[in-house]
Amino acid sequence: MRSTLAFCALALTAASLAACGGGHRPPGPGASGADASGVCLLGAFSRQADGSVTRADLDAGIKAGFASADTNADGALDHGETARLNDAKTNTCDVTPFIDWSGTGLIGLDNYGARYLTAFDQADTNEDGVVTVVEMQTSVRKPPKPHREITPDPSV
Ligand SMILES: [Ca+2]
Ligand SMILES: [Ca+2]
Repeated sequence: MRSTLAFCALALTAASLAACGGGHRPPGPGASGADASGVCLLGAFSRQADGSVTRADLDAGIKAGFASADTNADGALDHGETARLNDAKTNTCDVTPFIDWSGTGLIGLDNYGARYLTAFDQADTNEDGVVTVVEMQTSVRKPPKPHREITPDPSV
């Protein structure tokens, strides 16, 4: 009984830590450099039993993450929303802040999703539209592909 309670407490703690980590899993043991960034940026988007990430998983996750950060639902992240998003990255594996590269004071969905789309394209070495765990762990930087748009959501 005591060991069951201890296990449950440990499981709840692990689940809480995962939920508080901004949706990003820490890199696995021995992960470093490029492989750490692949797992860090893409792993949390997986909806597959084997941990792989499909392009549909990624698009849905980007849209959900952006919608969650866009607290006033105006379709853009203002300075305050961006600051909260970046603060939430503290103590996660993804320490690269979101930056308003447009200089408009706002971050749109394309800018928000660009880092994830780039990581996906770089990791999908066989270009089959699915990034496996192995591809995430072995992804290396390669020249970026031409800009790709996020598939519009017909329900919006
Ligand atoms: Ca907003
Ligand atoms: Ca692949």
